[in-house]
Amino acid sequence: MLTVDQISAIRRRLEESQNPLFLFDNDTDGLCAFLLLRRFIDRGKGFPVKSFPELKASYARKIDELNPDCLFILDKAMVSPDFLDIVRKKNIPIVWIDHHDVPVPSNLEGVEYFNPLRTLNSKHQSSEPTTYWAWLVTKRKEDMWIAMVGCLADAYLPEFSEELYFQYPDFWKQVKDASDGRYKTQVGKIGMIFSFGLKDRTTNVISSIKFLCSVKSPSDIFQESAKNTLLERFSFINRKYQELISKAMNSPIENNLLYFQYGGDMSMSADISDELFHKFSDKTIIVCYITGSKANISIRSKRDILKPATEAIKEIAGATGGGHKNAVGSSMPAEDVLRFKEKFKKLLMS
Ligand SMILES: [Mn+2]
Repeated sequence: MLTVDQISAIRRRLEESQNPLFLFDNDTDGLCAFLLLRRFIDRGKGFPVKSFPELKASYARKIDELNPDCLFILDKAMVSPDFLDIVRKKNIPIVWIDHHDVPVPSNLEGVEYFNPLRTLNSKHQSSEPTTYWAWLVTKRKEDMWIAMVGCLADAYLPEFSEELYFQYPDFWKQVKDASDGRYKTQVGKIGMIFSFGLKDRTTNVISSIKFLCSVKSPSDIFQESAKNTLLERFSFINRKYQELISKAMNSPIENNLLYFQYGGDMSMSADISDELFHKFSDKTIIVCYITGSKANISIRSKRDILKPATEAIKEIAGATGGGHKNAVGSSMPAEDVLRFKEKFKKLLMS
């Protein structure tokens, strides 16, 4: 848990800043955390970070370009030390909020680092999504649906589910867990629309972000307009996505492990593995996207997969990744995927 004092400290930074810059992880949790903070103060610019796993030093361009008076890093587990150095040299305060299960980054001088898994009181360690903490910082009732979208995307059902139902009975209902919320409600569908919206050309992503900064309610998301191009993008990607899901459903399952591999022009491994895990919740899911000589892998399971995955990643040269107890992402050379899979399987079984 983040403490009440930590949440107030983040809020103070936000309120004090006249020109904040938000760099957020390129997924629904990252996007929603940004939207909540941005909508709370109605100023500042935000961009998804496309480099993985690390926020690369090339993002220093944004600092030069925009001259922010505060930098917020959201939902990124790793940040390039060079990047932090550049920001520090300009005396820009850095607020870094994350919930990945990683060691505390070294050299946090000049950085306020918030991670519910890395609080001093080890009894209260938890891993609620970045969106959840942004929600506690801001708590704008009219943004509760955005908070729900971000939390569901990272498999967390927050305590305001019932309240949200009273606010938007057409878009939300009482659900038994985050997975049902995500795949059986309209608010959950918005998460998919956001996720697919982020998989677009930069100019389109930026105009969608602008639209989302001013959107009034969940119904606006389902209303096609000149400003809202998200629906069009959604139906375009969803066609490919549904095809992949039906293929993936027929994947072989061995030792409780479902493995699905695909190619094409777009990585959707996180989305595919989440949905497969929803359908086969007692299985460990490995989804692998191959493009040229590289592979992106997403793993989901009820079991603790972070340890075996991290171990297996360590043994493959050029592999990176990490994540959470039940959700791990990695990228590695394509030629090593099968070796990784075997190592991971062995470690998981042992
Ligand atoms: Mn997250």
